[in-house]
Amino acid sequence: MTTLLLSDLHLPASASTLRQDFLRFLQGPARKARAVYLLGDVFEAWIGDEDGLAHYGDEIAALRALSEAGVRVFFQHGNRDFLVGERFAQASGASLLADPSVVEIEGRRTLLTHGDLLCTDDIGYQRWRRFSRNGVVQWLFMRIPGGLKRAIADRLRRGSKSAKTRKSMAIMDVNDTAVSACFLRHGVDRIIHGHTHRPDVHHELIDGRTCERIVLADWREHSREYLEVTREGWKRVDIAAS
Ligand code: LP5
Ligand code: MN
Repeated sequence: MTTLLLSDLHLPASASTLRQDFLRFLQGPARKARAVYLLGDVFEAWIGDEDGLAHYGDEIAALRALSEAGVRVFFQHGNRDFLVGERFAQASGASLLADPSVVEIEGRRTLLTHGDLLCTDDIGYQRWRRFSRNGVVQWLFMRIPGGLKRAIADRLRRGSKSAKTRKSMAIMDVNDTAVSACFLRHGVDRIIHGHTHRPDVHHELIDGRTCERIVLADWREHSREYLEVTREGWKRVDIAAS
C-alpha cells in the first residue's frame, strides 16, 4: 500500500490548470492509496468555510468521493488556509489533523507539519501567526461581510508577496535548532513538511540516530508533485509528467 502526501498547491478560487490537475490526482493516483495527507496551503486563501464551499465545490466533491471509496483523507492547516473548519471536513470527508502531528506512515512514526512553525527566524511572520490564530481575532473576522473578508485576504496576500522580497532566503527557511528540537521532543526520526517551497531531503545525526527531513514541493508552472511513501521507501511523483 502507499500513502500520498502533498502541500502548497495554492489553488486559486478562479479556473486554473492547477485545479484540473488536483482533480486528476484525486480521481487517479489517490484512488489506489491507503491515505492522502494534505499538509496545508492547498488553497491560495481560505477566508471561511461558507466562501470556500461555494468556490471549491468540485474539489470538495472529489475529496468526498475519494473518502467514500475508502481512502483516508487528512487535512492540516497551512498559513493561507488555516480557517478551514469543520464544515469543510464534513463536506469533504477529510479529517482535520493538528499541526504538528505524529502519525504512523507505512509502518514508521513520522511527524507531519505544514512547516511554518519551524521558521522561527521569521519574527514578523511568527507575530502575524500568533495574531491570526487567536480565537477572538478569528471570531471577529468571521463576522465581517464576505466582500471585506476577501479584500483583507487579497491585501494580506499582496503584502506577503512584497514582504518576501525584503526577507533573506535564510530567514524564510526553517531554523536548524527548531528542527533538532522537534525531532527530540517528539521522538521521531522522520519529519515531512512543506511551506518553504524548497523540495529536498535533509539528514542529520541526533542522539546517534540519523534523522530525515523531507520537504515537499509546491505546485508551480511545470510541476505538480506529490510524495509517495511505501514500506520500502519514498519517491516524488510529478503528475504533470504522467
Ligand atoms: O504565504 P506566503 O508564501 O506568501 O508567505 C508566508 C507568510 N505570509 C503569510 C500571509 C498569507 O500569505 C496571507 C494569507 C491570507 C489568508 C486568508 C485571510 C485570513 C485572515 C484572517 C485573519 C484572522 O502567511 C510570510 C512569510 C513566508 O510565508 C515565508 O515563511 O514570510 O509572512 C509574512 O509575509 C507576514 C509579514 O511578515 C507580517 C504581516 C503583518 C500583517 C499585519 C496586517 C494586519 C491586518 C489585520 C487584518 C485582519
Ligand atoms: Mn505555507
